[in-house]
Parts: sequence; C-alpha cells; structure tokens
Amino acid sequence: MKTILVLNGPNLNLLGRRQPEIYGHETLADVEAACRAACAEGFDIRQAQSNHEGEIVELIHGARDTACGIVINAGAYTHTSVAILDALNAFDGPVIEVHISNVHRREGFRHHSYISARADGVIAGLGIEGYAAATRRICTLVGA
Ligand code: CA2
Repeated sequence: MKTILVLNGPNLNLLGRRQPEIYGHETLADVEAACRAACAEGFDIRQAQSNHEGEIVELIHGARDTACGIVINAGAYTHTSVAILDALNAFDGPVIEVHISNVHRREGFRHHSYISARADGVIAGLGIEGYAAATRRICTLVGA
C-alpha cells in the first residue's frame, strides 16, 4: 500500500467551525474522507495537521521514508515559510499545493506562495474538492 500524506497547516483544525463563508462547512474529517475516496487502488491517506512550522517541517521529513506524495495546505505559512519550502525540496515524490479559497481573489499578501516553487501542481478555490483532485493527481503521477 502506498501512502499519501495530506498535510494541513495552522488554523485548519478550525475548518467547518469558523468562517464558513470563506472555508465552507466541511471539517478536516471530511477532507480525510474525500481524499480516501479519491485514492486509486493500492493507495491510502495519512492526514496530519499542525499549527507549528517546525512540526510541519518534521512531518515532511518523516514523509521521505513513509509517503509516495504530499498534498499540502500550509495555511498562512504558504506565504511566509522558506523552511517548509526547503523541507519539500528534500522530498522526492510529487507535491500538490491546495488552497480551499481562491487566494488570488483575496488580499495581496496571499498571492505569493513559497510552496509553489516546489509544487508539481497548485489548486485554489475549489473548496475541499481541491484535496480530492490533488489526491487523484498524485495517484496518477506515482502510478501503480
Ligand atoms: O484557502 C486556503 O486554504 C488557505 O491556505 C487558508 C489559510 C490562509 O492563510 C491562506 O491564505 C489560504 C488560513 C487557514 C485558516 O483556516 C481556518 C479555517 C476555518 C476557520 C478559521 C480558519
């Protein structure tokens, strides 16, 4: 079984409980279920969430030996974190960057992503469907 790491950054533990007009009503449990349903045969999901930059870096390091690809929504660290970019650059498999909201229709500071420099694909504004699409893409890229 190949494992895809679905990694969520700061404040995304609040998904479904605050600001539904921006982030919708679904929770992280719904994200996990949507990703699992999107997996091709022979793939499974491991979901993680952290509010701490260093812990996200360590989760990416751990994925080097345990995951075939990473779906990442780094939350606000998307726009600030060279450390997370560096960790992703040390990971060999495909990386798909996901944003629930359309960051390009929001404040200017959300328009730049450090992670996009490493990502094999970027999805924004599809709500939690973006995670499922990213999961499908990783299955395609990794193959059987
Ligand atoms: O649109 C996205 O997925 C974001 O990555 C979400 C981040 C934001 O900083 C990025 O610019 C775009 C914020 C995540 C906060 O998540 C919450 C979810 C529900 C309630 C409150 C915060």
